[in-house]
Amino acid sequence: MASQLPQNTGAQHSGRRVGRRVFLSVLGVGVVTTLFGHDIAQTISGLANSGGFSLGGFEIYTVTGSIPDIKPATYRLRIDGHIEHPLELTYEDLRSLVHHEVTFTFTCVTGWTVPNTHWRGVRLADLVTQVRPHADVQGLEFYSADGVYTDSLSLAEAKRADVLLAMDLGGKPISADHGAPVRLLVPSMYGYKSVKWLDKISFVSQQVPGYWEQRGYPVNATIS
Ligand SMILES: Nc1nc2c(c(=O)[nH]1)N[C@H]1C(S)=C(S)[C@@H](COP(=O)(O)O)O[C@H]1N2
Ligand SMILES: [Mo]
Repeated sequence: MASQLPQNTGAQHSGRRVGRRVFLSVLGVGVVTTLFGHDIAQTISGLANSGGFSLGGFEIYTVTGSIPDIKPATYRLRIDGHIEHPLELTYEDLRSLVHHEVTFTFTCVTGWTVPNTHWRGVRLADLVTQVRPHADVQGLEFYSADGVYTDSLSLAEAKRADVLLAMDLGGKPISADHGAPVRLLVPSMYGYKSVKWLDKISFVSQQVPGYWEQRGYPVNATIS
């Protein structure tokens, strides 16, 4: 599948240089420079050669090398864990909850940005209220239908008004490339928090580092 995706070698090279500078300024120079013998900042930008390509200013990333094809008719978002009211939402359930929008500059930690991206979706805070988290809940884990990618937020972060389960980008349903039918969207943080092809949210007593965070990126991905 990865071989069917267009290559993007030029962008990868400049992304690597910018990404390294951005990454080192986030953590402090010299704190972490290698992981498994690789420059960590090259890891995400390296995706441009292993299942990523450019689209409307975005680099399309997928750590599995393929783009899941999710049918709205069979799609379910499961919400479970330490909560009073577990939920299973269909595509139509989620559509009926789309009331919020946000416009912001989408920013990948490797250095690329897309200004003025306009999204619509379900406010995560509304779902948090609905499921009634138990008193011990400190974090939310987000799972992708690709079976591999995850990330997490603290409960306080998940309650912020601008955090959406995004269904539309630029006035149209988001494409499979961007995570259809639903992706997490955390405007105040680097793009790696915004899990694509979202199909499960678990409420947990301790926040667990996500896919890229287990590979060296900060759990608090707030853009300074
Ligand atoms: N499932 C999944 N979600 C993901 C990723 C990924 O590889 N797989 N990459 C993350 C990163 S690092 C970024 S910057 C954004 C990129 O979003 P885009 O592919 O829509 O441009 O998706 C994030 N969400
Ligand atoms: Mo990213």
